Amino acid sequence: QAGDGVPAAQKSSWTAFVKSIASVSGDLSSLTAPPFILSPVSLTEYPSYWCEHPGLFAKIADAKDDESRALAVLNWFISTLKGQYTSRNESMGSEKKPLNPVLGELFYGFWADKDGRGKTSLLVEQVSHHPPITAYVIENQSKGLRLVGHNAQKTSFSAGSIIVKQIGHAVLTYTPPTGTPVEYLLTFPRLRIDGIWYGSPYIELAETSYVSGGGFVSTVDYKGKGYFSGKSHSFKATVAPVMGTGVGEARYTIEGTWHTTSKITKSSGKVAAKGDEFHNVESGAYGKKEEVSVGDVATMEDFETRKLWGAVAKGIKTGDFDTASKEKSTIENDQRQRRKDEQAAGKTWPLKHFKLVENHPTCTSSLLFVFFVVLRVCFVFRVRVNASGLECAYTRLVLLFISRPHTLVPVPITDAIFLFADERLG
Ligand code: CLR
Repeated sequence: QAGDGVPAAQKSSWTAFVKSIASVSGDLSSLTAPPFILSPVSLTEYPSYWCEHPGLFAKIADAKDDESRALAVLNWFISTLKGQYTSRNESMGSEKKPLNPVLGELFYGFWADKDGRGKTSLLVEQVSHHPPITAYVIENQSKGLRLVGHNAQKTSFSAGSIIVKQIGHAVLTYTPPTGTPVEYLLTFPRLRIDGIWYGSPYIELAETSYVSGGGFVSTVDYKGKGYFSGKSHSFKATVAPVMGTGVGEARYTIEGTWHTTSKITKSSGKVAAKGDEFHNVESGAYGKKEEVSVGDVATMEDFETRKLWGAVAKGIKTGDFDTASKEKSTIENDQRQRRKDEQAAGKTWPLKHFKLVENHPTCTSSLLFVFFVVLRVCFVFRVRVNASGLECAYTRLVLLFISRPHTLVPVPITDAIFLFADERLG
């Protein structure tokens, strides 16, 4: 029944919140929500979901050829979805509203070396507050793997659900011991947050996301439970070469539900190996999720997430919402003052690890658009394009166009950004 998940005393404030979602479209982050739906975790911590299976991430470096590497990247990507999109339901009973990071908020962490997989480091910075944009770097230096990405969201309300369009993308770079680096472009699925009526929100994924690079493109289609059939959290992925023999033809098809298991079918050649397990959240490397390790709060700087939000988080966790909201106001007032002072001084907040760069000057973008269309046509109609560098251009162009809605992209300032993080974490 409607409102079942809402504590009796918060029913009216939940209704007010839902109404405000319906009217204020775009950015939900600054809306005031009733206490029961608040999470004590800041959005700057979410990029750690990308590496809760550090072994699967490291394995990308072990692939022998482009084809198996494309599968390894897809495998790691799929393995992150359960954590990204269902873990709050598991740990807190429903999807929750994360703390809205302040400008310049920082989150550092790592996953220790184990079984020769190498150490993986995480660095996150909130690079914009209005709209909220979170940028991150995840790196396993010993394996030559580096993921750089940024996230923003555009929300709307439709048929009782919140629709979240993810803006941003991530680029995974694999640098082999010898030879040239390979780049994989990752895009993110669309979210539908259901269960709003009942006060127990949960996420379903929709539409399509891509992993493109190393000569292959993986297309992941997401489907939820239909009215009459289908399972929730279903997906179907295909892996196809972007040039050469069989361009655009799926070599592999993977089907299943991302929060449980999936199977892979090989479609190239005469022999089809059917029914092999692709991923299984219960077994082997998938079964053991490893949360990120962070340093001691006592040694943190003021703007590091767990220190900054410490008192707010404690209030939310212990049910002391008065303290939580008082502490939250203190942080917000401090932010407002900083912005005022900066404006008066004609300065802006200096980001620590990223700089914002213009993504696509209009003139080049329209030229490149033509090029992109030509390549896309080649791909769809399976025309062989074999020129070197074309595929790289293809990936870059996809990137250019999917990231169109925002013009500013955060890029890491230096290659030595982990020195600071490592210093903090010892
Ligand atoms: C952030 C980037 C991660 C994946 C991810 C998972 C959950 C998303 C979150 C992103 C963005 C913020 C989000 C959240 C679920 C709910 C929350 C959309 C995309 C909104 C702001 C809160 C809505 C309030 C309801 C719970 C009522 O890789």
